[in-house]
Amino acid sequence: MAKVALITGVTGQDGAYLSEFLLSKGYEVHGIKRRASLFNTDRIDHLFEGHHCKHNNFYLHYGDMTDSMNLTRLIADICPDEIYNLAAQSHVAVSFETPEYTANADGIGTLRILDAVRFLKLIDKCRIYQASTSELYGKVQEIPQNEKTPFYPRSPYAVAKMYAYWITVNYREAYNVFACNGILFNHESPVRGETFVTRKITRAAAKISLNLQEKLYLGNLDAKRDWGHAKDYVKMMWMILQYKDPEDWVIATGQTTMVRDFVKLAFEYCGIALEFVGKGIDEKGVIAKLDFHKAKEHHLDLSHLKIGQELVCVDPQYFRPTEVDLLLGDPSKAEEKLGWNREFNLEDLVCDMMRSDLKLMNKDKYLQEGGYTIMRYYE
Ligand code: NAP
Ligand code: F7E
Repeated sequence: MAKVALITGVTGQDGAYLSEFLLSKGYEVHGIKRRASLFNTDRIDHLFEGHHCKHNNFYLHYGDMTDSMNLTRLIADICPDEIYNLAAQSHVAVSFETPEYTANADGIGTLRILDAVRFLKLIDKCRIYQASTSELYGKVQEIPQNEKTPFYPRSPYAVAKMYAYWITVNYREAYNVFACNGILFNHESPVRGETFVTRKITRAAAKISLNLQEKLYLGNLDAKRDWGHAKDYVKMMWMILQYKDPEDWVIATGQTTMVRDFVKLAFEYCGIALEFVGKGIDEKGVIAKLDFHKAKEHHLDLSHLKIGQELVCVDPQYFRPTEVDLLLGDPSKAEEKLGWNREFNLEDLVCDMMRSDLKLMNKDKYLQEGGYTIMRYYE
């Protein structure tokens, strides 16, 4: 009998990679998607064979983390062996604009899942993975951060996730639920949401190289993050639930990088060497060198660019009321007990994202040259 998994947040970055991973392991996978006025399944469409295919092992259900009855009914119907609770309003900056909704979906939403499993008497059958986050460390109390580092959340998102973290621990201790927190540090990919900083950068580097955009506006360039690849991280979600005991785990690379340096790496991929001049909100990323040979390797023509041209500027609208300055994870526990190792390092991640965004933007360029209107997204 195939194991049955239920994934909340199946249409998100991690939901998509995890679905692919679990399907490849022979699972029957059920995902909860939200009703939206436009199609919102781009990331998983390649996995879905349609309702009429007999061999389909992948099912989608409408639902929402703010709707207890819906979640309880779905869990009762599906009777999963494993639940991966990935659904969340996951944007830190947006959580300052929508704090109550974020608390409801990210904090109480987790309680709704845990309590449905208890109410339905599925505790002995069902294991639960909670998508916890390095944002819990916020104003960090030690460097690097491990499972024992005290939390100091710095946003409504992180505070909501703090509730989710502790209610997961509480249901484990009070009712013996096999419930685990994966404290995952930032992980990115070609399907990362377009408004997170890495994807915003790789999309802009691709568009600027193709003469589809003039400048990139960013907020805090000094922030440091421990960035890994989502493909590596979803495997760990599964490993965490296969471990003999329910525990909490830090998953990270153990390397931290400034936003500014991520920008340099992304542009370098296209043959554009940037140097940063000025300070604070007057800091600019300007072209120091153009490597036409490297650009040619990616079929790029950089003749529209000049040495000294300003490509990156700071826009204070992207600053946060309270910032998380530095995250650096210590994944020793997962390395020792789960055998955590990574296929992608930072350079591999940048290459994977740049390759994909250049392909995407080349399509736009082709459409534009053919006289068609291309999408313009603003944040
Ligand atoms: P993501 O791309 O933003 O995906 C979030 C998913 O949650 C989407 O499917 C979204 O649906 C869904 N969702 C949002 N609000 C919902 C609601 N009220 N009801 C039902 N579904 C809802 O996030 P991700 O990067 O895949 O991250 C997955 C989880 O890990 C999140 O909980 C995030 O907070 C956490 N996390 C992420 C990272 C990271 O670096 N990526 C690190 C640590 C923890 P739509 O597609 O309709 O918007
Ligand atoms: O910001 C700075 C920003 O939005 C990273 C989520 O997946 O990871 C993610 O949260 C850093 C911050 O991710 C811009 O101020 C500068 O310091 O890509 P981000 P995040 O806030 O770290 C954690 C682990 C999660 O759990 C979350 O769900 O980059 N930054 N300029 C910018 N950030 C954005 N978004 N846009 C900018 O223009």
